[in-house]
Amino acid sequence: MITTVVADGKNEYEFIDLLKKRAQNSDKNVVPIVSEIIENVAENGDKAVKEYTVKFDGKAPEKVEITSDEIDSLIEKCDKDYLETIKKAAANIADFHKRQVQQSWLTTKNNGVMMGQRIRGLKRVGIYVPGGTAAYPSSVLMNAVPAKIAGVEKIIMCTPPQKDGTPNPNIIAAAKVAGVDRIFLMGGAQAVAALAYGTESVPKVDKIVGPGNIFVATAKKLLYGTVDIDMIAGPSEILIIADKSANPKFLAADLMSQAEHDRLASAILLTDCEELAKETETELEKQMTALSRKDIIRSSVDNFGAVIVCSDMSQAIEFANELAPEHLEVCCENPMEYVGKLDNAGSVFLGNYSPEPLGDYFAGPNHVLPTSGTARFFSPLSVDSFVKKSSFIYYTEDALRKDAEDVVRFAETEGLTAHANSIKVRFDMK
Ligand code: HSO
Ligand code: ZN
Repeated sequence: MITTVVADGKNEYEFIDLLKKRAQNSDKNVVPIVSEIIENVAENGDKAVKEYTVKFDGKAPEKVEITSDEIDSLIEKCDKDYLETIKKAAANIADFHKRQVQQSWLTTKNNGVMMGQRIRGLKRVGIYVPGGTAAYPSSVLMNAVPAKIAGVEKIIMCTPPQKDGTPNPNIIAAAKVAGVDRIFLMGGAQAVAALAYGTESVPKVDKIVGPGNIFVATAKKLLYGTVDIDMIAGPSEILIIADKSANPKFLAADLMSQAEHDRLASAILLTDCEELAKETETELEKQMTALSRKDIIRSSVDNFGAVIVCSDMSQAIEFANELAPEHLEVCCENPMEYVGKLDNAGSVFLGNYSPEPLGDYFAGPNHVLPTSGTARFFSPLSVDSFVKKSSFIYYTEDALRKDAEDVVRFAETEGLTAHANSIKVRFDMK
């Protein structure tokens, strides 16, 4: 059974601790294995990648890069309606993310000084797409569409072959719709290393994004600095704040939508209405039996699920801000009332007709979100994740003369006389 607790300022906070601990996705034993893979790929390039592919995936494909003809014939295999759905979702995601684009700017001051900031897309970005059951075409869209809008010149995707050695056609279709430029059939830490260092066939990238298993996550962590990375995703989370106006059927369904991702996923309901809490628990048991991933859901809700009855909605908001969940649904009569009070959440879903899966697939906001309480300081993946900025300064001679004394004073106080000198020589200062 899902745990029911009454919020008392202690119970629920102990639960937060339990949740934070579950998500420690590092394993000391994996680090030496991954370090060796990284070193080998850095030194031996394609040859090393091939050896690891044979070792971990069974056999290596003849050519690691998928040609555009192969891409087109793979897409032929996809369901036509599904292709249309991918296109509609991509359009919504593009529409949302276009609004995030920031302009380069230049400002002129009236004393002959100009300065500004240039924003440009990263040159090359690598998107890692895991194999197996967690190969989500929706995640390809969520990573590639903002990169494209940011002006990234080349988007390079790596994904491991399926058991039969071929790529997953739906992943390939999403990549094409989203504008991925090159696709390589390789996975694991070796693919991450290939993207970070470049090999004879894989171009070296500036940033690597996308989810993956512990080997992929560890490789990304170890290569941070050689390249930029996105945040390391923890298990999925949903927190629902509901008042008596909410529908227990909807609440149970939405909780389980995230619980089905992973045995470590967390689904929590917070409500000030005890009756709603009980009805949701009953609904949960009822609906669960019909769901294909009921075993995962059972284990996730039993270990990391909770129904918490709180004294009022402000207690619920306080808890939500403390937990900083990846997804937060507000199933309340006046959901808009809460928007300005919810400080820490990756993505907020307002009202009874904005269920979380709508955001996973279709509405437009990104589904790559901070987990494990990191929504306190991290933001969703966005166009910003794929740009970099440089600032620039222009002073006229007169403008510099006016500021010369101050700059020299600062430099000399820091004992940096060469700094001071670069100002002084321009004006024959002593
Ligand atoms: N909810 C997941 C993303 C996803 N859902 C992909 C379905 N497909 C992130 O927590
Ligand atoms: Zn999901």
